Amino acid sequence: MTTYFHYPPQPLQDELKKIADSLMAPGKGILAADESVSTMGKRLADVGVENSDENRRRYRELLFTTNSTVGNSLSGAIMFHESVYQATADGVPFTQVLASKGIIPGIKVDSGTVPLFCSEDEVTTQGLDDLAQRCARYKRDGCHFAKWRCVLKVKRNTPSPLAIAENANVLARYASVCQASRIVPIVEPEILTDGGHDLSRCQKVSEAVLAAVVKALHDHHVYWEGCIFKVNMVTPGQASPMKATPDQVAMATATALRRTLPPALAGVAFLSGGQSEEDATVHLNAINKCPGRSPWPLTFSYGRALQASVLRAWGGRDENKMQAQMELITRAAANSQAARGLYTPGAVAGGAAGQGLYVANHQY
Ligand code: 5MM
Repeated sequence: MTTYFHYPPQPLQDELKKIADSLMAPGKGILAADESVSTMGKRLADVGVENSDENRRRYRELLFTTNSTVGNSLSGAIMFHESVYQATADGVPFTQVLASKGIIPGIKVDSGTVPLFCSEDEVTTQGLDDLAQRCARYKRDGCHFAKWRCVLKVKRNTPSPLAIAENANVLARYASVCQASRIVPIVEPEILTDGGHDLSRCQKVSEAVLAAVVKALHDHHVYWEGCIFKVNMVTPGQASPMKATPDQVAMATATALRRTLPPALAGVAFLSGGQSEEDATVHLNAINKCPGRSPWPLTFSYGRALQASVLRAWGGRDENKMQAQMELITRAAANSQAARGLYTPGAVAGGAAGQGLYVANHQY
């Protein structure tokens, strides 16, 4: 078998590395504000707000117009398609609002999950067909990184070899198409926390999935220095009677990553996966203090764990906007400290800081 391939042109490598390094700047993380219309509807319903186009725009305006001090903690923000083409009430495009604070605009480019035929309720993620054209347009319109999430489920017989292989391959195709369009890919193989499995099973599944994703990215010639992984922390399943301490979560997570991810990778940004805001911060802090050597920045790319207190403080009312923005500033700052291993557990309160954000059997 002959093999022939080449590296991306040097200017492309340089551009991708510069974007990825900016996203992984010390003490900074990424706001995941890319909820699709239906997911945003559930978040808004929780605080009694109607899921209208205008209310989603108002809420995203609240997030993105937060005082520029938030740029000390956030390097990027992931948007859903509609937000890229929305603007503040004064007419300033959200992409410009973010860029003016030094926050890089990003875009979720997957179009959701579909069932894997004859599997045990397993899924793959779709959206490849017109991805190159969409990436070219998003790049032109100010987005410099992208995100694509795959979902894997832990049950007695899952994740199956098919689900692991298929999701690894689709993530690799996505990542290579993004890089060809000068967009840094965030590669997200999320292992859900549904189930009664213990910490060790989650670690083993995480290692198996990450190893497959890494192999697929190698096969697709993805440029590691211009790529970021977004992964779950290793925790027991939500229904497990065995709870884990932050140090146990940290060691299991760091071990799984160290066994599988190449040191050349630009960095790792964790998803919060239904943890409370405070748990997600405490766990990130413990991971960054974990004994042993992790060769990449380890930071946050939280959705629920950055927004729960914000949404609760806002409640759809303009008069609560400043208070809600203050919640974002303080929680992002707490995670900024955690990304450097400097957070003191309990130091930052929030309206929803201790509230679990897990949604059982969430349909992605
Ligand atoms: C913010 O939520 C993102 C979009 O979700 P849907 O596609 O379901 O609308 C989601 O991809 C999110 O970025 C990741 O799941 C991480 O978010 P959490 O809430 O786990 O930190």
